[in-house]
Amino acid sequence: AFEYAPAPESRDLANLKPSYRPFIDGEFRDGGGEPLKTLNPATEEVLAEVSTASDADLDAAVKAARKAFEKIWGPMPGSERAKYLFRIARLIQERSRELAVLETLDNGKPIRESRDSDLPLVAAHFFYHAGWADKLDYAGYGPDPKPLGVAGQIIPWNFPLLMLAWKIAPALATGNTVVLKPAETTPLTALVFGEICQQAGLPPGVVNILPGAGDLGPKLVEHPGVDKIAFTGSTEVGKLIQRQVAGTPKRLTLELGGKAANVVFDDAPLDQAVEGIVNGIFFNQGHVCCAGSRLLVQESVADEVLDKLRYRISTLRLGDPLDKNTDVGAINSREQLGRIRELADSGEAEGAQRWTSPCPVPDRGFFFAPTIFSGVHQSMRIAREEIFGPVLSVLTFRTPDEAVAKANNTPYGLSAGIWSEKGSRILWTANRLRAGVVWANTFNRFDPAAPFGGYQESGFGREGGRTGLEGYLDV
Ligand code: TXE
Repeated sequence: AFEYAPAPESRDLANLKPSYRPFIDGEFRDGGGEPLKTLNPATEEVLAEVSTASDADLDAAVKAARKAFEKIWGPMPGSERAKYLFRIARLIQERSRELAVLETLDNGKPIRESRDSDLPLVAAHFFYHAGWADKLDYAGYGPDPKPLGVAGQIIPWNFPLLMLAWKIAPALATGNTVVLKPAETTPLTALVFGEICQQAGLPPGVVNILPGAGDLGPKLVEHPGVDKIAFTGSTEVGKLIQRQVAGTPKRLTLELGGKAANVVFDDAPLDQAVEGIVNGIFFNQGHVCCAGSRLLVQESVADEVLDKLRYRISTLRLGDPLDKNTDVGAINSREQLGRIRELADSGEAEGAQRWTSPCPVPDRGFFFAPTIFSGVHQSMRIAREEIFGPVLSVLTFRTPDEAVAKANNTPYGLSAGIWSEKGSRILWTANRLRAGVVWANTFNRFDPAAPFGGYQESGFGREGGRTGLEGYLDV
């Protein structure tokens, strides 16, 4: 059972017809749930009809995962598990163009981002965790840490394949097996990942992928055959899940929303800071839990920064996500577009000044032009609530103490940015910010070796690095 199986014959990719069906026990099966249509958010056309998992499919997937855990994957030496993870990482690299295009079609993000950011990070995550699989005895947990069993994983639509990698790679490296539910609007790349598991010869049942609507999530959380739940999504649903697992021995990690402050001091390299502010809020249309959605700028440079920012944002190209020149793609769904519009309108109604990029907006598809609100007060909804779209709220401060107080004035605590030439000021500020990740003179930089996760209502537990493995081990 411990033998590293040779990969199946490499397939003729030109003839590959993706199978958008539940992936259970190593094979694609017709699901018993209501079929789900996934749209291309840039055109509003139907991309694919997806067969979804019923209650019986969920049972079958959990059963397959349990069997694989007990008979094969759990007892398998880490050095053998590592080989499969390395193989998966290489297959992702080989199929990265196909996956980048599919991700862009299903999600709406610019192809430049899926090609140059999402896919390389997905592969890096598998390579990194492959490296841990045979070194767990040396990870500082004491000898022979034990996997938890079957992990139920629920992921959002903003980085579909990357969130899958953040969940599956550490689970497999530590010897757990997986039942994963992708988000209802972006299930496609997760199902291609099922094919990659087949191509890699991964033993059946180690990874199971169940597309489904929102009601499948609570069923997975509730399932008695699941030992751990890992969730990334809204704070609201995170709280529901917390209640659901209360009173059970299930382990839980939650990666929820954010309202990150991007703090610009008057001694910052301003042109560099403007690039960082733009990247912080317009990367992935602002559908980023750690987005720099609150700009805190020191009063003495506020006008200069705002002028530079408006000029820079005017040069951003909004539109066809498959066009290599596009900077800002489509909003993932009509519902999300509605949420962004509603919150942006509330900003105007509460008295903030709205500025919208003059860029042309396509008349088909879900698009929202980059927007800045200045004159924002801390009590306004746009300063407090996660917008999860290309909308920046600008606040000002006079002293470092005031910057810290305003940055921390949020129920969240996922990330923050600091812009300053002074190392001492960066360290002073970073030590006072209540945020799981603090970037200095950069933003939205990710590395599989760096633990990622939040304080307060942004959740608990970390993903990535040695710390991330803890979420999947009994030590
Ligand atoms: O999230 P949901 P939605 C925030 C963001 C966004 C808002 C709403 O502010 O505007 O959430 O987005 C599954 N039990 N974030 O409605 O519902 C669902 O099927 C178990 C931040 O899309 O949380 C999907 O797979 N699972 C965030 C996943 O949860 C349930 C990323 C996320 O969807 C469930 C996404 C339930 N009761 C949204 N209900 C981040 N942290 O990055 C739904 N799901």
